[in-house]
Amino acid sequence: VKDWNGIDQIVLKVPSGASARVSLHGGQLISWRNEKGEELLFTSSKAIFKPPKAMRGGIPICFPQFGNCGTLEQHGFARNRIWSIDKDLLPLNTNSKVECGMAAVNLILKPTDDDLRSWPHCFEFRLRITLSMEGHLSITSRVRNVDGKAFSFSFAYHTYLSVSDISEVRIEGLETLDYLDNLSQKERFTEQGDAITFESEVDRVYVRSPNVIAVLDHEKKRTFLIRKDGLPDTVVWNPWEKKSRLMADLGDEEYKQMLCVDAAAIEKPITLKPNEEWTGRLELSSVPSTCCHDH
Ligand code: TA6
Repeated sequence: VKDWNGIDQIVLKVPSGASARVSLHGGQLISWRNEKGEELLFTSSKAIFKPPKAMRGGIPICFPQFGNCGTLEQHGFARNRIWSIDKDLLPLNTNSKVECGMAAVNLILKPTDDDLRSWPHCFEFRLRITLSMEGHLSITSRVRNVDGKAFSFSFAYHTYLSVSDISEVRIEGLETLDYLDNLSQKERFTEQGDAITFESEVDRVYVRSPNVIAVLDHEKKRTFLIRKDGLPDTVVWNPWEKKSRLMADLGDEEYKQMLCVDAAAIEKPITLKPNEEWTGRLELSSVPSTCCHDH
């Protein structure tokens, strides 16, 4: 299918009715619907669908850097490039295939000459997105150093979860961890002992976080399970009201319906020697919340 800019999108569907939609622009997941057709990722109603800027929402990929340091654009260039379908991995006649009950697509990104001018390291970034029969999403990034010298990068799956009301959301799994607080010059703090809840702007990198994190949406009685591998850190971000008003591509009140919980590798960038390959894997599922914690 074509998107708003005539850029190819790939739609993954499974018989249960779950679906996912990937744009070749940025290799960005822009939709993930469960078997009831409910959208599980947040997309801003004021998203600007104009490359090279990434669309606000879904799961943009932050590579080769997370954040705003040095010469690269904020969160690196990968989310602002057109990716290709990795034909080496798929039969030529399809851009996605259903195998053992799941739908899958493989994309690939290599640096442009412009990219090499701003980040002089040759890499091959293979992205594999699969949707299981039950509607579970898995995203695997494999970055290979095809350069003559070692290089380092930071990375995040910048995941915008759709929530009903941010003040009714809690995160379990990050208790007692250290975090770097972006709102106070990345100063290091330690999280207290119970679940994280939200009543103001939050912009933190929890370091060395566990590989399973739960995001409980009280109102929708729904829990997102986030499983990650090769991604030791977890970014938690909600811009809240004041910052939202300053963002042209986010509705003033929409901070209430979104929460970024990004599986990431930030505190300790990943270093690859020539021909070495790194794998970062994210699995997302959404399950009914059996126990509804009272606050
Ligand atoms: O998620 C953490 C963060 O770095 C925030 O500080 C905020 O800038 C957010 O990413 C969004 O970045 P973007 O470039 O997508 O607007």
